[in-house]
Amino acid sequence: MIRLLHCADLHIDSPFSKYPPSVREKKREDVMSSFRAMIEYIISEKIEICLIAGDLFDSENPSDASRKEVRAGFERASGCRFFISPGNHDPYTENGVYATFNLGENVTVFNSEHIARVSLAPLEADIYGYAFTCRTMKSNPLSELRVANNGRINILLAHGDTSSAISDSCPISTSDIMECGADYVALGHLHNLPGINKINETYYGYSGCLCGRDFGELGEKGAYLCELSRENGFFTCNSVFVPFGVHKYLQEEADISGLADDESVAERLNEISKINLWAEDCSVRFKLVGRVASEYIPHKNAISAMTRGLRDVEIKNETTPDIKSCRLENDMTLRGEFFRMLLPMLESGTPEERTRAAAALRLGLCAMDGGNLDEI
Ligand SMILES: [Mn+2]
Repeated sequence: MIRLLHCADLHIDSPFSKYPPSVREKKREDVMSSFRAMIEYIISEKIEICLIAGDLFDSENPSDASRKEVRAGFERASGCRFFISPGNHDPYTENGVYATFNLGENVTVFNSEHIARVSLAPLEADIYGYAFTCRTMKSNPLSELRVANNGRINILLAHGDTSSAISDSCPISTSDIMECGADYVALGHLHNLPGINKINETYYGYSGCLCGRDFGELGEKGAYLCELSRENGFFTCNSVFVPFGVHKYLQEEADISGLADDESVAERLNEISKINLWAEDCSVRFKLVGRVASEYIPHKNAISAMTRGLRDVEIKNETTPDIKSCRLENDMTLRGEFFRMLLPMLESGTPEERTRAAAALRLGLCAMDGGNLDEI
């Protein structure tokens, strides 16, 4: 039996350049701390093999400090062998980190677009892998691999894209996976689709990224711990997800029906955070839903400023106006006229039209009141 850890898409040294310096530093620290947490886990759980399915670094030229810290991590976990298949962000290039910097004795980096094999004697396993050698790869080399049931455990480490046949990032289809004959295909590239699946006799899947970096990477992030074995010719795989992300980006709907001021809305959001035990290790995007009085326009910045305990709060207003209790229907000013114009769409539009009409009403009323449109 082999116990291995399958991770990918750590994106160490992401620049986070669109953020102010203090936020940038925190986010960079999140990414590195998650890597450290994984290394500590590998040491304490005595993991023998760690597969890194690409985009370990955010670029092929990470900073000196980051590459040294990564090497120090690998060295600390000296009982583990690390395998890296460079991805589209950190391709294996002549002047890149993988060709010019020694990441340690226990680290193997695949360095060609063609599949290579590393035999793990005395373990009964072979690890196959390849590398991106530039930022794009329009086809995949999986057809070069045809593993017959040779009594060994055959693992393929692959950075590629199963979501599109015309992807620039090594498009891989399920039939490519099925036909290559590997027992386990450790994929990297898609950050949000973790899950180990099975097709015919092949287990395959993405680990997702190791730590969420923004609201585009929601939920718990981490790696898969897999126990692979072949007994009497039969291969089995038991996998369990292990969270490593030290910071989480979450999204939650908050029904604020009936609430009519920013303080009450903030209080509702604080209750939700408390129930879920969310704290400083979470950033939450709250989607405000429900029916609110048309006269009440939630102010996003004011509400976030009153939330407690979380690192970052983002508010999206998807509420719809409570038309029945609306006094605007008989309002003879421009406000009333604007409301009556939107009313058919608010009442009987498709859900999408209703949401759009509600947003138009909020923006229009705010503008007519001389309010700041960035605030809502
Ligand atoms: Mn990638």
